Amino acid sequence: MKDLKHISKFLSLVLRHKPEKIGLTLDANGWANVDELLQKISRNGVSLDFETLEQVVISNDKQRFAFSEDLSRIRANQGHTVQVDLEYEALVPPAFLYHGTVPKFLDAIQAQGLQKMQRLHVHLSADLETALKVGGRRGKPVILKVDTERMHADGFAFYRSKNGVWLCEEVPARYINFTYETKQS
Ligand code: HQG
Repeated sequence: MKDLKHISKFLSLVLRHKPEKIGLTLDANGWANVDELLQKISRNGVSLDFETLEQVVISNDKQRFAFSEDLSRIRANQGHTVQVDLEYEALVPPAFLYHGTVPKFLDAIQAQGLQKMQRLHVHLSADLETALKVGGRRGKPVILKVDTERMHADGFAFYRSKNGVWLCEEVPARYINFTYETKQS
């Protein structure tokens, strides 16, 4: 497994979604034991050493993974579908945050607001460029602007992952500006 991006994708799979794929167990806070991870990945066909794993963690474009201080454990910073507690602290969000999505979801979002779907949280971005990239994974992106200041004032909790992604439980439709993109263009 030489290609760092390929390793990163595989790590996302086992540290966020399917640890059982290689017989790995995450603890309640999403941590995997590093030696066990390396052994179990290697047992599944390809050898991965600690130095390469460290390179993946350090060079990852979105800083998706983190080691514990003593480097004995590793976890994904956000994006899980397995139930883990990432120990996020509630924070005051910026006045607005953005969500990148695609046109085919708009009717449902208008009806139900933004829901976390398979993940543990709704993911919001502090800058437009990131939101465009997130939406762009699925097609022509549409940007929704969320009135996070008003949501926070109304009692909704916000968290920020170690790699800067803003998270919340849901965004009711009344806080979403659906015409934001057209106003921009
Ligand atoms: C949509 C990647 C119908 C939502 C990215 C999104 C991000 C609804 C999709 C991170 C809905 C869920 C997360 C509703 C929301 N009805 N559709 N009520 N509410 N949706 O992948 O935000 O590279 O779970 O708009 O960059 O796209 O993996 O969430 O399109 O940071 O690190 O349902 O994943 O990061 O999709 O992406 P996702 P997301 P990584």
